[in-house]
Amino acid sequence: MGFSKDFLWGGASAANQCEGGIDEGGRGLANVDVCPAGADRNAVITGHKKMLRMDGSHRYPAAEAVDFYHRFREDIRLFGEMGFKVYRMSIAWTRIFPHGDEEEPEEEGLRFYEDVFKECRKYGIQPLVTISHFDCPVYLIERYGGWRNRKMVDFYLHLCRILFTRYKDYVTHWLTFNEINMILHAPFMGAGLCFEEGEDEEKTKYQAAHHELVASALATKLAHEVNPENKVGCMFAAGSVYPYSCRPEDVWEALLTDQENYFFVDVQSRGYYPSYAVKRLEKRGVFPQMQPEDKDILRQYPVDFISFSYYNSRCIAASKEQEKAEGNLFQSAKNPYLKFSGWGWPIDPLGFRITLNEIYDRYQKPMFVVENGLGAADCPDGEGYVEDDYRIEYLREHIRAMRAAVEEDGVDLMGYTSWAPIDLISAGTGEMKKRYGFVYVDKQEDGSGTLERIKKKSFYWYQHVIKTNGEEL
Ligand code: BGP
Repeated sequence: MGFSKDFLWGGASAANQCEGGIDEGGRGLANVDVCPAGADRNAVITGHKKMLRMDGSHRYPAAEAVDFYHRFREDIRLFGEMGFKVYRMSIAWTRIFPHGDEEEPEEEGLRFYEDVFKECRKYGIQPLVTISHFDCPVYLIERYGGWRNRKMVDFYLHLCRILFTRYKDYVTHWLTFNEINMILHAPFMGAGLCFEEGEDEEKTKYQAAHHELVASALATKLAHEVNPENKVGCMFAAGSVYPYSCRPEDVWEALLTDQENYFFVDVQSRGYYPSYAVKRLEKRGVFPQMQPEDKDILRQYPVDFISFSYYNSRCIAASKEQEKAEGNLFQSAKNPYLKFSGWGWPIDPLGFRITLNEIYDRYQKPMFVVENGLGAADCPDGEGYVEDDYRIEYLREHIRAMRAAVEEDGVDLMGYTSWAPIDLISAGTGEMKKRYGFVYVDKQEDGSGTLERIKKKSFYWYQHVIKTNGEEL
């Protein structure tokens, strides 16, 4: 009973949030590099402020991040010590292709990830690789307009071909795009989109989304051709949507929000645009332009498994006057029955079980939880030790709920990677002080610190969870 013997326990990170070293190894500039911390961040990540170069008046947290680029051996050793079976990580596209449209890849970049994979294998850790985690070369944005341009499909597939071939012996589990539905909420991060004055933003977002969906299907095809052992997953930001009340208007709004969210996975998993999307996008005049072959591509190459992040549930009211709660770049009404994190995100472990059930009911495919965790401001003692009982509590309740979903509800779950095994930069705010790790990194909000790694209390706790295969929490 409980989790299967080969359940994949581990942690998840993203290149731009942990690597740093942005001008080393021949790497080019990426959209995520030019997202500043502070007041302008939101306008930049939503595509409303075009800042495609770094300037002297902003701070750019991705530039150094937590220096995984130089310290990956130490970090992976710590993951090994916790007993990780899997490490979810992403590729910085511009390490492989600095501009994005070159023919020949950058050998130094390829070698860097090969070294990372070898290091993982040394500890029996299997890499789970996100091909694009909010990652797009700036050159492709300037030259082609990012994912609004169909040409991106070819550039992305060229990257995929290089990755699948070169890393055939190290990697068999791939995710095509991180949180693909985030394109609607943070389109610069999700698709390299900067909007022009007067542009129909929704139309552009759905066009870019269509290109990513086609690219994802073709990447799945390619992955299977290069290595029949390859398994490819989609990845979306999940979290059940609750109606604020049983008023039918609230229930209806919640359903619409759900459909907006599931749209991407409906296409990636079922292989066609769901009828609700066809009708609504056509009515709003934003149905994307398609090539004649697209329908077949989507239908023929659905994903092998469904992966998702879960941080919280959402609560939706028909009336816009309800008090708001924060969340993973989504806003929702404040649920009066829940507690909230220091950043105002709802905490809802039962919501996790509900979400797991909903997704499994909808798709009937193996699932992988690839992000879940608590962002908190840790206070280290004189030795740098953090007693993060609040994080343990959050994870314990969520893993308990996940176990119930497996044990009592029968959902098919391949693994769980918590966000994040080591402190890193926040995607939403660019802050360092919003920490998620089992390992503390001595790096402060103003960029100071030694970058030393120190195990937190949760490190030992998670180690025990893995050792007992989730039996002892
Ligand atoms: C998801 C992203 C991650 C990660 C996480 C936590 O949306 O896939 O990259 O950062 O959320 O969010 P934040 O960093 O804003 O706290």
